[in-house]
Amino acid sequence: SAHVQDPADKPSEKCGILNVTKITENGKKVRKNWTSSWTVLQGSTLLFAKGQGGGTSWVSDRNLLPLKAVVSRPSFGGGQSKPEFTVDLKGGSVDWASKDKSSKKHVIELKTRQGTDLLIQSENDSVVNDWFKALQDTISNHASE
Ligand code: I3S
Repeated sequence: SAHVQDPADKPSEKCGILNVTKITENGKKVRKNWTSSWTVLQGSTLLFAKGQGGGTSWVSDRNLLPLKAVVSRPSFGGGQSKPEFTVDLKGGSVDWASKDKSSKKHVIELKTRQGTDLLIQSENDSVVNDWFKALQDTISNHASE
C-alpha cells in the first residue's frame, strides 16, 4: 500500500508532552524546575517548549510533524516563536534515573555531550518507554558522527 514506508526512510521524528527539568547545565548542577514541555525529536535534536498555551493543537497531528513547521508556527508555545531550548543527542547517553535523582516514577536521565543533563518524565509509563527507545535509537544511530 502507498502508506507503507520503508523503515530505512523513516525519519527519527517524534513529539509529545513530557515533564522535563534540567539537572546540570554546562556540567554544573542546577536547581530542578519541572515543567510540562512540548517535546520534539527530529534527527539528533531534541527540542523543548513550554507546554501551555498554543501547544495543544499539535497533539492531533498523528504525533508526527516536521520540525520546521513547529518552529515557524507563530502561535507555538502560546505566542513564543522559538523553542525554549534544544539539546543535541549526538554523543549523549540515556538511562533510567536512579531513585536519588527523583522521587517521581518513570524518569529518564539524559546526559548530553555539552554537559546539560535532563530528567524526562511522564505519569504514563508507555509514553516514557517509547521516548526511552527513541532517544536510545537516536543516540546509537548517530554514534559515529
Ligand atoms: O532533587 P530535589 O531537590 O528533591 O528535587 C525536588 C525539588 O526540585 C522540588 O522543588 P524545590 O526546589 O522547591 O524544593 C520539586 O518540587 C520536586 O519536584 C523535586 O523533586 P522530584 O523528586 O519531584 O524530582
